[in-house]
Amino acid sequence: RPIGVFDSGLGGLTAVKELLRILPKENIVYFGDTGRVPYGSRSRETIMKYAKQDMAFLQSKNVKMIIAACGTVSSVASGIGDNLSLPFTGVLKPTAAAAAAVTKNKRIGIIGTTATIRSGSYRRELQAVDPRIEVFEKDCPLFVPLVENGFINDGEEVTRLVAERYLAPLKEAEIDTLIMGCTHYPIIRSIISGVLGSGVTLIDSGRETALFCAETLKAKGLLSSRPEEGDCSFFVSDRVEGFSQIAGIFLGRNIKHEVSHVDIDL
Ligand code: DGN
Repeated sequence: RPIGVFDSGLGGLTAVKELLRILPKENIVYFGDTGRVPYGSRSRETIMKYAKQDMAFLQSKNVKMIIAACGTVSSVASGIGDNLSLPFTGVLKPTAAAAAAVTKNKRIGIIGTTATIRSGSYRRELQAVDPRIEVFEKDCPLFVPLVENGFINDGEEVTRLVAERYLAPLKEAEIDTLIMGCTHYPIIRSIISGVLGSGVTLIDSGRETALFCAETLKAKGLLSSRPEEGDCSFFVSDRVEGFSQIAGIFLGRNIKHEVSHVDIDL
């Protein structure tokens, strides 16, 4: 049975990229809700409704675990996985734990969508791990549309200018660790790190969550035991072409033939 991963669009691919690296024998079903992206500017009720539909779709694919690879869903719709009969994880706990383990000066920055930052979820999670941690937060609402529209290459001036503007207060706060609390952001990781400099360690919420998923499946004896490589299938709720192109660049392979359209809002 496959691992199910969902996000509002391309962001959850940061978890998929890591899953492909650490669990190459697993099948993966990915759902990107490109027809309804962004989630980050919507109300809790709407985000809950979308996330439930996303999860029902993955369950119809007979997945063995679900990853909500979306900072917004994990922050705003916490509790969404509570009554599932499958293992489930959002991005919050694995990411906060990784950041708390890395920081030396206990000054951690968090960037995410407006909904994520407004929820205070990462701040609470970090301070539960270690109350001495000082948290500096900034929402970066333009990053998701920049990524979804393919402004992702290193030399992308517009993305760098936006990043400089958003990240200036975090630079001033002398953080040594930055949580990329929205799974889209690692796609523009090198632009973000170019602005902050090499003294700041970037924590990739997609990657940390994939690592946590691998541990969970291992602990439950649910890892695939077959010898050959797994298959990936990608489903999106809007045009296949745009997604395939940008996703292909990010994953470093052509996935055109693995992407299908699906309408889940029935
Ligand atoms: N990848 C989503 C997140 O991690 O929050 C982006 C949400 C959105 O759609 N803006």
